[in-house]
Amino acid sequence: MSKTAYITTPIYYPSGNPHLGSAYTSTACDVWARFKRLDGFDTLFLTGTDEHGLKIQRSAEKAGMETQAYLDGINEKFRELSPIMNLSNDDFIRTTEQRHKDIATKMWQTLEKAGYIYKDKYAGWYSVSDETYYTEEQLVDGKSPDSGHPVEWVEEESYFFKMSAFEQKLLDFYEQNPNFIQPASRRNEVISFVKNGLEDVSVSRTTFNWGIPVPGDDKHVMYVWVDALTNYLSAIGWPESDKMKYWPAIHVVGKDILRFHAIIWPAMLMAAEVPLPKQVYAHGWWTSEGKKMSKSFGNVIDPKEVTETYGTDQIRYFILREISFGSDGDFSKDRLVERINSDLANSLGNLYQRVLSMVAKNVGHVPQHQNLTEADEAYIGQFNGIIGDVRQEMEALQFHKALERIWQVVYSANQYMDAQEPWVLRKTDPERMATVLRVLMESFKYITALIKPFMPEAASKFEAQLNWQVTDYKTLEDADFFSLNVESEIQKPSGVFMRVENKEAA
Ligand code: ME8
Repeated sequence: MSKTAYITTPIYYPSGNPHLGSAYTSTACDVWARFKRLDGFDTLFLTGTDEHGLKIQRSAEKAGMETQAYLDGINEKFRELSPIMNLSNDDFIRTTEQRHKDIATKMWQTLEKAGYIYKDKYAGWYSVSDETYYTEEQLVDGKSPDSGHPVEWVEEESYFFKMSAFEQKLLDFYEQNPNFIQPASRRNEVISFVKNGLEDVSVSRTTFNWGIPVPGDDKHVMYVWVDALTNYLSAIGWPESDKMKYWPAIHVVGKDILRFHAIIWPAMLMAAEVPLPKQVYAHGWWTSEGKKMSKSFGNVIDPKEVTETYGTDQIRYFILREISFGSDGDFSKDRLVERINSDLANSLGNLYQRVLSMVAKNVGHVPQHQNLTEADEAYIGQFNGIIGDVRQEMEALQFHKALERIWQVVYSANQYMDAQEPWVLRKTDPERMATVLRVLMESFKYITALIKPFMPEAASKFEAQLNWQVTDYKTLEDADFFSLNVESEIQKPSGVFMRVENKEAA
């Protein structure tokens, strides 16, 4: 049996175009999934769209379109995020698909059969923009405490889920599984929220119909979050299918939707007797040039536009390197340009370019190495344990730390090159030059393999330049020293990372 891994993005509301937030979560999940695959795991990476609820119904009405037709159109924009960000998602689920509706219905029936669903009357406030119920006390200035958007008074017959029955069970679970909610600061927030007491949740609506009908009572549609959360199971054919081998998943979500994933979803799963997710990781929010992203400021970052201008690998690198995963951060073009120029063009691209140009010009194939010096051994020693270190950071979704660790050896490679001066050795000691270039080329395999999940296109180009074919290695562990074939031809390389300018700066 091979080892399995499963990672999910939230399913996005297709009520506008995909923005930096969706690109961010999806890229983080993609890097993780690519790393796992390279590390020998049978991996499933899921994303999709959340297509029910009043918010979607109203967006379609506003566009003057029939709801399903509206969704089918806008859905394409979300699928396009995969080529734009180079995402390797294995599946894309839409909650209006039959496979999802069937399983959401089954989930409802399971909860009902287990005695956790009952009918009553709901009266309270509802924010359509957040698709969330609020009590009078929770409102801030009569508006949603989360988004500041208006709320509507709702009074109708409704089914309820017995959340209150899970208060202690959830607290026990968080205690026994300290890594379940990450980062730790968010975990504490959730715990205090639950300790304040959980009320039963209204899980159906009667005043609109854009949703999955409640089984046996089609006057009601399911509350959109109950429907949406189930997507993580419907994509793998719960309760019985080959794909159930991937469960439990890691859910990556934005901090604003952590409660749904860390409280409601685990309670539903406990009620349905399904094992709980491995982890729920909440990331922070991006501002743009120091301000909240908003159409009125004209500072909304469009993934398509920035990847076209600066390159997909460059944007993938920047968003995962710039801020620690879990914290908020600012997307600034100056910082982006600085990182591309210093980390990618200078430290990495230029290094490969200098070494491989010398090899192409002076040797023409992978150079033969001779006796290693202390300096060579010291440099090679820096790669000891690097795969394990990066693996550990990836396990903890600490993408910025994984990149920091990789860049430690990128900087060492530059120092080693500058200290050994192979361009001087070319005249004085060509055999020694060959050894230095060979040591560097061998070390590039580690660097190339480790950056591959982050920057797949650039890594493929580097592999080709090193004449190191993917068929030569199956896992990260194959990036070991002195395994390149000396017969392999090395051609004059072309630059992979170019310097850029801030096109918007005056
Ligand atoms: O919440 N920076 O969908 P959604 C970082 N359908 N992340 C951001 C962001 C920003 N500026 N703005 C938004 C939903 N996000 C539900 C999910 S899952 C069963 C259902 C993130 O399209 C936000 O935190 O409104 C969330 O994780 C994601 O974008 C999708 O938000």
